Amino acid sequence: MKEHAHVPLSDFHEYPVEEMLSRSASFYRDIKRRHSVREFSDRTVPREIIENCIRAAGTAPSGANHQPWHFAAIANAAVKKQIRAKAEQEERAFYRERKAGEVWLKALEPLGTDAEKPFLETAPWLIAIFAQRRGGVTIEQDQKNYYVPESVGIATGFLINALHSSGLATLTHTPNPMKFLNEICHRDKRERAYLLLVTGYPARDATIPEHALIKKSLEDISTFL
Ligand code: IYR
Repeated sequence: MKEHAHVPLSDFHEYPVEEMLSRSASFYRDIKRRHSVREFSDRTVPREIIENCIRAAGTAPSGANHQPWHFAAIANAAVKKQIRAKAEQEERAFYRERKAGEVWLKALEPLGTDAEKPFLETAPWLIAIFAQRRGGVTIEQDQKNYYVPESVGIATGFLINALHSSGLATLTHTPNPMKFLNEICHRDKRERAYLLLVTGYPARDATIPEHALIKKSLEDISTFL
């Protein structure tokens, strides 16, 4: 016998198969247009859009429904400047002091990235995503969390999709290490900085590397058994 209450699944939508086909094709067409952008415009984006996207991310499935994530949304110019300074410091070691190693640097060459990260100040919003090792189904709890990187990765996917669907460009940025984000965002050291998501409008003359357009085919990425 179930001890915990269940409620009917009342908001599932069923569509006719024809409509499912067209919806799946049109979702693919739309998400295919999402590209990592590294040149952002400084145009502002209303906070409510970011709030809605974070709400959407918060609906992601997670281990034991513990929702082991925190999103620190930063629009403040002084805070962005601090993040840029710290990130570029890490990136200089990564690229210029060759901490990355030659193989990694070679793999990044086609992207044309370097230690300069002006977009961390230009873009209207940075969202620092934190993974919580401990927590629970409510914010007060302090239990073990499960499948934390998986859960936070899924929520981040939802967030990227929500931002793209809202009409914003994104960049998944991972300065390494990212510990400085805990201090700047006032997050407990038991939380792990997971990713820094940069979002806003692309610069008018933004480009993307050709390399990023190489996508594996359905045959390459799937088997049907
Ligand atoms: N964090 C560095 C390096 C970097 C690493 C990977 I893996 C990328 O796909 C892109 C960049 C940077 O942001 O430049």
